[in-house]
Amino acid sequence: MQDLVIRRPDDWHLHLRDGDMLRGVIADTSRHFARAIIMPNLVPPVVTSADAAAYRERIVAAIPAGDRFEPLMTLYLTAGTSPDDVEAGHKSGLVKAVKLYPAGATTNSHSGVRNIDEAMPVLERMAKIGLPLCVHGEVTSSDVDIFDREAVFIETVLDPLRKRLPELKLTMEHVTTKDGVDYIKTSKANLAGSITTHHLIINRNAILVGGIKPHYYCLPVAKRENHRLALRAAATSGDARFFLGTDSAPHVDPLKECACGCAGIYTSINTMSCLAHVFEEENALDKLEAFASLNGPAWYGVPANDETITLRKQVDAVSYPAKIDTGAGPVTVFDPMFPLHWAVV
Ligand code: OTD
Ligand code: ZN
Ligand code: ZN
Repeated sequence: MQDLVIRRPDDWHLHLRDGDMLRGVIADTSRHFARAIIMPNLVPPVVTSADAAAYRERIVAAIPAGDRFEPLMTLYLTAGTSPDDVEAGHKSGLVKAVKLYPAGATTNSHSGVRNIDEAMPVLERMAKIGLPLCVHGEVTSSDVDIFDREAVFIETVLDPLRKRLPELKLTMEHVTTKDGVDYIKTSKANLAGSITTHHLIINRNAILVGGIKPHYYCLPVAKRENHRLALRAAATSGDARFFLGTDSAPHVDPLKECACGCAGIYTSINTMSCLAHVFEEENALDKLEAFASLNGPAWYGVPANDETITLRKQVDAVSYPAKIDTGAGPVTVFDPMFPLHWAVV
């Protein structure tokens, strides 16, 4: 038996959804995580501070009794977003980031930004008040191969934006490529990246070899093995610019297992076990706390959590359900394809 005690982690990119799904999934996060950045891609999206305040109340009402969990709210950037509303939401302490979805890039992103010019007044205000922009970093034009969309985004959108507005704090979310890792590493300031659990574990073979596996399909889509290895090196390096954002994104099974399945992988329930496994494989258990519990708070300007959690390596494999039942229907849990031996005790 081996114990690893770390500060209680936070999840810097999480989809909790709403209604029955929210009530069905939130315990899997609040059990282990103290805080999470909550994605605003509901239908309709969380656009205004008033939307975020109302959504926050629905989340708080769904937290299981006895769990201490703080949802950190974000606003979904649209062409109509008001700089004054963003600033007011931030000043009140409610809004912790604004989210840029290139229109069409991922689930419920059709209200997103089509041309960065239309968002400049909001982005300039955010730079002034120090509010971070969380970015889904993929271009969407049909002539760009889906495996190249992150690299092309960096070159054609992210880098020009950073040159135009160097004071804007940017989180490049769910980095999936070596290009993304390298770009973040060369930046001097105001850029950090979140990395998901599943992109540290699967490459694109998981989706496509031996039959099509919809539960490994997410966006950005998993890439080649060399990219996965670059993500692992970044996550386990201790570099303060990389931190955990699970991007746990539940969809009910009928919407994944069909002719046009939704993107998203549900990892909230076994993320900490998966991460301990990965960090142990990389001989970097001593860096897990930085990745999951320290680097994110430092970037978002909040203190690390005082509480701790204990991960224990046990002989028997950790048991977790293959699916969870939610009031909205069954949701398949991420299967890392190896037994997990690190349990949160
Ligand atoms: N990716 N699924 C979803 C969002 C993310 O790009 C993302 O952040 C979702 O279902 O909301 C997914 O695969
Ligand atoms: Zn995204
Ligand atoms: Zn996401």
